Amino acid sequence: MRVVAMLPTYNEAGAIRRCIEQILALPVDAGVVVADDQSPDGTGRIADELAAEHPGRVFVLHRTGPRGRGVAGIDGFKRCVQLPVEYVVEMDADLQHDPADIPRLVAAADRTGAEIVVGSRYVPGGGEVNRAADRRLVSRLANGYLRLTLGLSLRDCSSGYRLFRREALEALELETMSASGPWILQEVLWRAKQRNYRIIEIPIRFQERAAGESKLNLKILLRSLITPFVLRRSTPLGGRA
Ligand SMILES: Nc1nc2c(ncn2[C@@H]2O[C@H](COP(=O)(O)OP(=O)(O)O)[C@@H](O)[C@H]2O)c(=O)[nH]1
Ligand SMILES: [Mg+2]
Repeated sequence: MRVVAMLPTYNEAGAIRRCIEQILALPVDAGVVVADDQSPDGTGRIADELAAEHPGRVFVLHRTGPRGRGVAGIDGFKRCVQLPVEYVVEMDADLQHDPADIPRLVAAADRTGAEIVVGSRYVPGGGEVNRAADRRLVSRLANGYLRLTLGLSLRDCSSGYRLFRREALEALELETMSASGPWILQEVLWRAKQRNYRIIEIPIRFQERAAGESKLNLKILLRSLITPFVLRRSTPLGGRA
C-alpha cells in the first residue's frame, strides 16, 4: 500500500461504505483506517464488514472512552504510521471530501517533496459546492482569522482533507497532542510550522453533505477560535511555514 486514508467517523452510516469503496477503487494503491467512536447508527459495523471484505486493506478502531474528532484522529494516525505506507491522508468519511482527489494529493507530494499537502477550498480552482451562503461565510471568516493568529501563509487552515508524508506525521509526536475536538486540525498545523515543514495547497471542491449531520456547533467553533492562543502560550516560538 502506498497511501492510507484515515477516516474519523461518528454516525456516518449513510456514506461510509461508498466512501471506503471509492478509496479502494482508486488508481493508487490505497488502504483505509477508520477511527469510530461507537457510533450509535452502526457505522462501526459497516466498517467491520468492509474490513472483512478487504483483509489487509481496511482497519477499524472501535474507540472507547471520551469521544471526539481530535482524540479519534490521533488514534487513527497512530495506527496509520504503523503501516508501511508512504503517505497518510486524513479526510471526512461523509463524502464532503471527494476520494477522487487522493491521487492529486499524492501527485503533488511526489512532485514537490512537501511534507504536507492540503486540499484547499481557498486557492484558485477550489471552492464549496452547494453549500449555504452562511456556512461559507463562517468558514471564510474563521479561516482568515486562523491564518493570522497561527501566523501561517496557508489559505485553508481548517481543511480536514490533507496528506502527510508518513515519517513527517510520526515526527509531529502525536502522543503529546492535546486537542480533543476538531481544533486538532490547527494543533497539527502549529506543530508542522514549528518543525519548518513545507506545506502546500492544491484546490479541492468541498461538497455539501449528502447523508448524516455535521457535528460542528457554536461551542466547537468558539473552541477552535481560541486554539491559536492556547497553542501560542504552550509553545511561544513557532518556526515559519
Ligand atoms: N470518531 C469521531 N469522528 C468524528 C467526531 N466528530 C466528527 N467526526 C468525524 O469527523 C469528520 C468531520 O466531521 P463533520 O461533522 O463532517 O464536520 P464538518 O465537515 O465541518 O461539518 C466526519 O467524518 C465525522 O464523522 C467524533 O466525535 N468522533
Ligand atoms: Mg464533514
